Amino acid sequence: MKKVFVFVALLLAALSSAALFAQDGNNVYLPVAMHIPPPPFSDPIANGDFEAGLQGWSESSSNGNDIILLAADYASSPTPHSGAWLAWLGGDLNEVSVIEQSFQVPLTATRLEFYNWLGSQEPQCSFDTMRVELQVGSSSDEIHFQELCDPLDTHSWQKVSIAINSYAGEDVTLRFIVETDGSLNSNVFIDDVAIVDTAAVNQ
Ligand SMILES: [Ca+2]
Ligand SMILES: [Ca+2]
Repeated sequence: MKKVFVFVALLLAALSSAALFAQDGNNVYLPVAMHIPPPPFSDPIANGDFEAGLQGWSESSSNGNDIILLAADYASSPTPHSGAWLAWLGGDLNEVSVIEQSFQVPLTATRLEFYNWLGSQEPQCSFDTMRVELQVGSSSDEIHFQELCDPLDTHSWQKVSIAINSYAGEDVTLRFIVETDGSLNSNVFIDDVAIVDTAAVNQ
């Protein structure tokens, strides 16, 4: 009697175990895989709105001008897109203005976004230019090119959005460069630089 009881108990255990792992017709689910959500996306750019001044950025000007600045200190600056600070590249003759910062592009990053305001005295395009570069290791890719001339003046803040998903996971240096020639001034104001992911783009 004891042996029969043990046999029945084992049989019941086997049946319940089979039921646990085969609950949907012929499909067998093993309790192995766990869905672990990715960490929430975090913009790697420090001080993209420039409200902390130079923090996170380095700047250089061939004429020794300030680039990241408090707009209220300059009568001819537009109101920043956000807050009180912006970056003002160009604004002088024979000028090379550069701002840059280094970071790792998140795995789910899709686009670089920023706002710019273009203002130029050049009637002809191609003399003064803006370039945006991403440097990876020792090579730099030009990811955006903008001629600066009166016909292309924006007269307001315009959003620029550039695909950068091919740089996901890379350590990069982001660089904005404005070069002007010896006559007829050109200006590029930049504010609210950000790296965004798919969720932000779809909002
Ligand atoms: Ca700002
Ligand atoms: Ca010029």
